[in-house]
Amino acid sequence: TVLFRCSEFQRLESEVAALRKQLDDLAVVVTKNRDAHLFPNGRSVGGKLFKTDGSQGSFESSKATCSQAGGQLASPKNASENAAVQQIIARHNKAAYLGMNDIQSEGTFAYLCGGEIGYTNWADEEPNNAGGKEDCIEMYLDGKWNDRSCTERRLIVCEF
Ligand code: 293
Ligand code: CA
Repeated sequence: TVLFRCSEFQRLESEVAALRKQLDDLAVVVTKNRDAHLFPNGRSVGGKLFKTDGSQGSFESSKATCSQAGGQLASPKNASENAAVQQIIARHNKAAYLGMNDIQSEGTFAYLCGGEIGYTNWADEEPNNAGGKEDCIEMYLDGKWNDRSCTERRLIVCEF
């Protein structure tokens, strides 16, 4: 058991109050910085941040760009995340590669970290593996997905 003298308790109480204030102030700064950095090329949804640098690249080069930035290629896992990516690409009027692909096992789309995809938003008739060589996924401006060759140039959108 630890016994505090009354004066010591009062000192700790005011220290906790000061720390709580610092934490509140810090939260305001963090939110402000996040909003500033997301304007106008990013979106925040459920703790995930999606952002483009406005440049384009093949699947491999887009993947490398995102990974060098400390993130990974956009990999929306639900309708809200998909809508966030869709808003970014609509603003830039350019389709984007997503991280998911079936490079390893034809017909089974997996996340970059492995594991079969759960959420999907395929366009009608997709995926069709046209020409037998569509292992990547592009998101159209309307948010729908199309399997596509990995060597086109698409808007680079990363998630963090
Ligand atoms: C075929 C049929 C089209 C479709 C296209 C894409 C290519 O050309 O209707 O839009 O494939 O799936 O990735
Ligand atoms: Ca296709």
